[in-house]
Amino acid sequence: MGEGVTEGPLTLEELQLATRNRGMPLEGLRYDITPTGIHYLLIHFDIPEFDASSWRLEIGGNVERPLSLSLDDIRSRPATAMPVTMECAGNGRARLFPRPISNPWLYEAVGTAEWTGTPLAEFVAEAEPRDDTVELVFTGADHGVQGDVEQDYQRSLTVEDATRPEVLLAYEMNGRPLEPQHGAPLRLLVPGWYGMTSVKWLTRVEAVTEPFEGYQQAVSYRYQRDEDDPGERVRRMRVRALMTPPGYPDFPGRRRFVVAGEVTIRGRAWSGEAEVTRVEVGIDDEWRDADLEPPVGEFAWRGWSCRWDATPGEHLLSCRATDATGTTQPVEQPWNYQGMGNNLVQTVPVTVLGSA
Ligand SMILES: Nc1nc2c(c(=O)[nH]1)N[C@H]1C(S)=C(S)[C@@H](COP(=O)(O)O)O[C@H]1N2
Ligand SMILES: [Mo]
Repeated sequence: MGEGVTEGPLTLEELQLATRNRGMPLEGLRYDITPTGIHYLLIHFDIPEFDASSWRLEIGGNVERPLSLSLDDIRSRPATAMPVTMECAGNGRARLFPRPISNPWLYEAVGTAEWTGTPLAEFVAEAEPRDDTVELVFTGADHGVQGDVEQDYQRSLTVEDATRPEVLLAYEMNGRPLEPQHGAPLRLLVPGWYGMTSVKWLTRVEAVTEPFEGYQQAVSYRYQRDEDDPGERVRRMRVRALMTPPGYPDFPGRRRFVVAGEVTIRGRAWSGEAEVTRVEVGIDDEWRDADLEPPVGEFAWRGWSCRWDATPGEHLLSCRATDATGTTQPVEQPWNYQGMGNNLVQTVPVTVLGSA
């Protein structure tokens, strides 16, 4: 994976990443629960091979009672199922200028699945981390090189964050066993946080006495001003609204055409910080409030809609959400060196055609 930023055209290296790591077509915003086949994907290295019969999850390190669990051990526990909206921290990266080089997401690195699993907290309690434990490190079975560092994909959480009741060891997505690309046979699921936290192909949970300094924690996933800025860690999902594309598109440009008259503009909004409390729709230069549907789940997006009397000509639609912390999406580009958390308001140019 390339490093740094560019003002140049999209490279073959970025295109290669984009074809492996596809986004959700935005018309997928129609569904409360994203069909598995159009849920976005982000895979740093390769999808690893696994053998379900010999697969184990090891919970160890600084604990009193290390555990070695089979898939059946985990599946035999009481199951929790919940809809969770997950978004890649790099969503919106390709809209930044200059452009950080990594997966060139526009708006589409998001999806909501119903995940089934069992709370991690119960297993952690059984393993009994010693008092001086500060974090749990989660290791995936995938392996590669990033930033010249050979590594397994690893992320950590404080014991407090990792043992919240909504944090799951998940083995099903939308009522079916996890597919290989989504972390089969087992992944961590951390609702509310950007996707990098939800480690796929999970094989090991290790209690440690010092904050974890692995690549995906200490180097990657930081809000940095520039290359030398240590920056801040990327954590929960920033508030965001997206619009279901109105009307119909052209191919290949995907410009939208709408027939004049009454149009319902719809979309979804979410935040990993707090409930979404307001969505506004911009029609040219005027903002108006959208009606909100109930959230699909405590950790899932909510639908919104707004009527528009569309008049012939060129119009610019946009949408922006606010959450209960009072935070609203920015209308100016929130640039950072890795292109993380770009929740700039979405704009959708439409051509309204006179009715027949
Ligand atoms: N082991 C492992 N876990 C991983 C990743 C990875 O590359 N390896 N990618 C992370 C990132 S950056 C995101 S956004 C989510 C994407 O999950 P999905 O592909 O199931 O949508 O998985 C996360 N978990
Ligand atoms: Mo991601």
